[in-house]
Amino acid sequence: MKNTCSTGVKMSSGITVLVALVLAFLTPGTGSAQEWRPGTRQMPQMPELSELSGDWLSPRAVWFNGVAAASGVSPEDLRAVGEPRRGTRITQVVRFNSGPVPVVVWQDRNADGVADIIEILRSGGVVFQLIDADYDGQANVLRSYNSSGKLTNETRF
Ligand SMILES: [Ca+2]
Repeated sequence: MKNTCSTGVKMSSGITVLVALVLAFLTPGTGSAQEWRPGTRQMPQMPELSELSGDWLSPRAVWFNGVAAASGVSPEDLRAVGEPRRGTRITQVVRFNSGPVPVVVWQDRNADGVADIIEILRSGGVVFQLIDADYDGQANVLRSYNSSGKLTNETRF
C-alpha cells in the first residue's frame, strides 16, 4: 500500500501536523472526502431485509465511519432500502439513500450472504468502490473516482 506520510511519522508531531496542513492546501482535490478506507478487509454480512426498517446502522457502524466526509451525507440521515434476489428473501442489494439518491450501496452478487461490492457515492456518483473480486469474503481492491467519474486511485490488498 502507498503511504506518502511515512517520512512525516518520524518528525516531531508539531512539524508533522504542519506538513499535513501544507500538503492539504497544496494538493487540489485530495481533501478529507478522498480519504475513505475500510476499517477492515473482512467484508460484512448483508443485512436481513427485516433489519432494514429498524436500527440497521449500529451493528455495522464501522462500515459507515468516514462516509459522511466521503459522501457529504451523515449516515444517521440515510434510509436503507433492500432488494431481494428474485424469488427469495435473500438480500441482494441494499441502497442506503438520502431521499431518493443512493449514498452507500452494498451488493451480494454470488448470494452467499456476504457483501462483495461496497460503493460510496457523492451526489449520485460513485467515489469509492471496495470489491471482493474472488468472493472469499476479503476485499481485494479499493478504487477511488473523482467527481467526473474518472478512476483516480486503485489500491490492491
Ligand atoms: Ca457475496
